[in-house]
Amino acid sequence: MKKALITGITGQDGAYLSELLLEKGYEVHGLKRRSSLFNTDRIDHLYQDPHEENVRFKLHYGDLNDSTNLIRIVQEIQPDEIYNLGAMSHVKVSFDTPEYTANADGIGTLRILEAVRILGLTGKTKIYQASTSELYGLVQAVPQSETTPFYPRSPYAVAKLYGYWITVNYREAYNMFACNGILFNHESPLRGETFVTRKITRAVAKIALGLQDKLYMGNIDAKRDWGHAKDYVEAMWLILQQDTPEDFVIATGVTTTVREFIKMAFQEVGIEVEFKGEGVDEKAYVVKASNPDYSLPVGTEVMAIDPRYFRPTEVELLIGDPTKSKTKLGWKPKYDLAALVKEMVAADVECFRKETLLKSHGYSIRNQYE
Ligand code: NDP
Ligand code: GDR
Repeated sequence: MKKALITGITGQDGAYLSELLLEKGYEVHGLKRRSSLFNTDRIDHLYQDPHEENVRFKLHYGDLNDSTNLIRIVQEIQPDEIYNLGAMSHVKVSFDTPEYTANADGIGTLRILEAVRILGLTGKTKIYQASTSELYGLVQAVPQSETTPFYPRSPYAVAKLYGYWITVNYREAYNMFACNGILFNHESPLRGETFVTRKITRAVAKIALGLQDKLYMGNIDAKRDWGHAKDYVEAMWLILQQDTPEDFVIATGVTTTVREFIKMAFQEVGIEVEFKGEGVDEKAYVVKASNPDYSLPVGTEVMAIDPRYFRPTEVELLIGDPTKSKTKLGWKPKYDLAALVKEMVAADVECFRKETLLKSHGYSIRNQYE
């Protein structure tokens, strides 16, 4: 039975990857951070009582900022594959916590590579590094492929640049099976609540159900190549099953503005919106509400711009070229953007319907937008 260690197992990708590897018969180990509240919502359905026999899903307390802890865990598990997904992954927040981000996302990658090297596991343990399309940053060329130059535009992206190159360096210096997946944005109903797609689908659900008045956005002209996380974790696995270690771009090849995503999400609840105004004065208004379940009057302002969501330096355009992953890995996404938006909005409507029920029985509900 193959053993995998996943850092970032409590995150969006960690949850989908755990499901995939368990289905494939792996013993799955995950690094979990200590927190004052349970932080395992996304993987609770996979939890197995450690007192039972044949447990194939095991969590270990740890942190990417703690090398002795990582060395001990890798030594205990002797994993065949490590998926380094752990990171402070929010681009905007990385401007607020640049040093922490550099440590966890940059040096954290080095700590994983070093643990494998120090323990003499270079011939056994394969490593997947969660690299990102944010590395491309300021547009040099499109579509972006494995050979497009990098120009990172945030402390997050700069930290990930170190992670990218130290992975390449350890592969070349120590002959390690260490690979970068340069993944473009991927989303799902499990997406963190403050990334743009989930922020939008949550707000759309709440506005439709009368739980929120308006959605406040930053740069809605930004363009992203959005895919579904379920498709993308399959690519991670495929990258480690190749004969030789290489880096791969994983993307759909289609780019869409944030503005268009907002439109598509409102359409899912039968609300048509139109954008009027320019720059920070741009707003979205209801032009048609065809779903009798949601009674929003025509002319209601449902979105406005709040400059606090602008970033000091922005990545304006991402569009990936997945030719290499399609030909070499045989990878092909099953979801398109329309299916993704449908699934995300439906999940959030379902979630907030439950909250409406709680509210009607006098329980207070959490009101966080950011
Ligand atoms: P999430 O933000 O959903 O999950 C991040 C995970 O990292 C969480 O489990 C978090 O733990 C953990 N983590 C954060 N800091 C540390 C630390 N210091 N030590 C150990 N673990 C830590 O991210 P995603 O699942 O969306 O992304 C997975 C990886 O892929 C990340 O590295 C991200 O940067 C990268 N990536 C993501 C893309 C995307 O579109 N989703 C695209 C390209 C790359 P906790 O739950 O306790 O906070
Ligand atoms: P990104 O994702 O920065 O691409 O990083 P995010 O969803 O945060 O932003 C996408 C684009 O939307 C614009 N935007 C807003 N973003 C947020 N979060 N909130 C807003 O209100 C808002 N308004 C407009 C942003 O400016 C940006 O242009 C994600 C993360 O998962 C990274 O970890 C990963 O590496 C990359 O995707 C690929």
